[in-house]
Amino acid sequence: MTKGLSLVERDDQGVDRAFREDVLRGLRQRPKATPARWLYDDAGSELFEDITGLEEYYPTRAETEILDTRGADFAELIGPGRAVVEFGSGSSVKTPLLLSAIAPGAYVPLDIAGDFLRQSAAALGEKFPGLPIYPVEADFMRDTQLPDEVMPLKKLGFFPGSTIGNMVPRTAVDLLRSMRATLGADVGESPMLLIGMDLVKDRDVLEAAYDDARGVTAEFNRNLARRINRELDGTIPVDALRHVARWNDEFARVEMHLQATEAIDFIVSGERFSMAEGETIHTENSHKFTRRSAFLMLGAGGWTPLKRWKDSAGRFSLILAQA
Ligand code: AVI
Repeated sequence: MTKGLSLVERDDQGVDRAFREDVLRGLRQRPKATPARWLYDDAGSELFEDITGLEEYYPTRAETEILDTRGADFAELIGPGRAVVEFGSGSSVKTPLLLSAIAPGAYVPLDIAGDFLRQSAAALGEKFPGLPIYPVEADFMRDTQLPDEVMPLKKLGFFPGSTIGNMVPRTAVDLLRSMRATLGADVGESPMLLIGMDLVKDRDVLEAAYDDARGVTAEFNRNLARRINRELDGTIPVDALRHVARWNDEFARVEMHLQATEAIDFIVSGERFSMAEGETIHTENSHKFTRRSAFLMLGAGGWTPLKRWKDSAGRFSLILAQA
């Protein structure tokens, strides 16, 4: 059973207004930088799915191991009947592991990539035929009105994959607060949140995870330039942009950049831009956490950690918190 609800604002040409504004603002600033969430159009979402199967990219396997082996803990601590609200659900591949463990009352996948969202919601509906599913096409960075049908149920937010790490701390805290609001904490409910947070580790392991030998992550990064060209009348010479992934120890994050291999000029939405040879567009941060930094961030966002699990190799953590 699925039901759609569209909340993304588009202009007369059908382009997401926020995408245009973020890209133009990001290209005007120095150093150039664009928010990581725009990497995920349909092509970007598919490339990201490919990344999750790469040898070098450990987070998905590590988190899946936790979800696979800790079902009894989830059932005990979370209990049955909650509406599971998944923020940025993508292809929802890890979701069945959680849903089978806790016997939820409904599932609400929330994602900005509408077609992908509906396809994966339909696939999940086949696996859980009796479960009411209400896909919501929305920017999960904003407070979101959940479908009326799930309002009477207690809520569990599900935010796997360490996507929280793709935000700078200030934005991450805003998001955690917004999740509280979306899940009803401000109207007296006591929602829970199950969130994946990747851990600080050896630089080589981290840099390899974001610069794989097959070049899939490089294509994922360059797809942003292709998307800009397609959706914002851009003329970016994509072949003159090199993928760079590097660990920034000061900020505890892996950074992805698109670096100009030569001096280039291009137009986006009628506005002219240039890049010197070696100049970069900073396209993504992937922050890594320690136990302390994870708990500090959750606390700042209004969530109290209840329990933390790690995979057997100690690379990744999943944390259950309460508002
Ligand atoms: C979605 N997010 C958690 C991924 C990450 O690991 O930061 C995105 C990604 N970027 C490159 N590889 C994976």
